Amino acid sequence: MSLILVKSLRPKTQDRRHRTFMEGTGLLIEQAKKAAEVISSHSGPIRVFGQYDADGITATSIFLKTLLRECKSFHSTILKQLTKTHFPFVEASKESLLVFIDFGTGQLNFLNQLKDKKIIIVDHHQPQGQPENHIT
Ligand SMILES: [Mn+2]
Repeated sequence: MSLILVKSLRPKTQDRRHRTFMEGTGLLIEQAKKAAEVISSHSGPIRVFGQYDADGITATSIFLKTLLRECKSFHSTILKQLTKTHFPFVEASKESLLVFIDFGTGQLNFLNQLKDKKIIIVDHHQPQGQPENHIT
């Protein structure tokens, strides 16, 4: 699908956009590989939080299916949003690896404080702040 989009652009724009697209894709693959390594090297159960909307539920389903395929045990919760109200609930998670799908980049201030956890954020929203080292 991406190749069709690139072909439809004018030559000058095409080259610039193509390079940017490829750089972005390379970075995405790099980050996905890092996340995959964290998950495959993790032996305990994984806690997954996903957003209650079309892309959140879809992405969470795909993610959980992948965990099933990899024989990983998990506990999944769909939340309407990840707000201050949910922070104590998230903080009380017994699992040492937490995954946030379709939210999390807007709550980095909170997630940065959970230093005893490994955290993976899979989110397409603009990050609010900088993730610390325990966050992939
Ligand atoms: Mn969403």
